[in-house]
Amino acid sequence: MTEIPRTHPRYLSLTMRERLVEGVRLGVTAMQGLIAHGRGEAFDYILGEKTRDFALKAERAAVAMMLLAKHPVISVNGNAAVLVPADIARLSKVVGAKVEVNVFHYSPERVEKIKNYLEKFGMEVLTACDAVLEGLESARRIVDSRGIYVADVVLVPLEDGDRCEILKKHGKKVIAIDLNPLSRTSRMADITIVDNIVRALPNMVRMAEEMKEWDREGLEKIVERYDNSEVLAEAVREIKEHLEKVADEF
Ligand code: PTJ
Repeated sequence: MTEIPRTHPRYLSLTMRERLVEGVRLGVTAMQGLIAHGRGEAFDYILGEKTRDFALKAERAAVAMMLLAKHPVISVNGNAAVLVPADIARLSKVVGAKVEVNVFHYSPERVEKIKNYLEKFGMEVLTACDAVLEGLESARRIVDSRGIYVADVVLVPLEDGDRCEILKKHGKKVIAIDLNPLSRTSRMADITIVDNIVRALPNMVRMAEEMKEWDREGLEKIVERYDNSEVLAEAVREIKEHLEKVADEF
């Protein structure tokens, strides 16, 4: 890995890239994951690379939904695995969610590599690939009968729109993490967190640690009051306002 000096103004962004490149070298991250990350970076740039209020609102609702769920599952792909492995382990523990590897660019060897990588961070990982989500053509249809197949709530970071749609058709609530508020996934999900996964997951762990003590009524109120269309509209407006501010400064 290239050593990035801590003083570099884009230290965080560059270390994320290095982690993904290392992920590709290890066979954990798909090459296409680098392209997807570039798209995410561009959206993060125009969001000012910070967690905005609309994202905090979505993160709080997501945590409430996961704490209320009977079978919450965190679906992990090759990007999420290398960017936030320790936070995935923490979140799964606090909200009592299972962790399942589910990838678009599928091979049994790759799934095994992601599983082995995640297990080093102290979590149990489902990869049975013994059930199928009917109605989906891509490899993402192959799931674990103890995980996504029976889940009522699925957290899907960096998702593609098709699977989000199918998960919903199978009666599941979907929480997406996607820096692009315009994507099909963002529009399809029940809760869309428009934030970088490296900020969203630690925020969610912090919230979950506090909210796990709450009674169900308090959690239900948060989920009931949450409006995803409003949050997406806020995200687009904030991008516009942020860009206008930048334009005024030129
Ligand atoms: O590991 P696999 O085989 O499952 O493949 C994973 C990728 C990411 C390649 C696959 O799911 C894919 O092609 O995704 P898309 O359709 O490119 O969508 C990825 C979305 O994630 C895009 O809308 C990006 O803006 C967003 N994104 C990228 N990096 C981040 C992100 N969102 C949050 N945090 C990020 N760090």
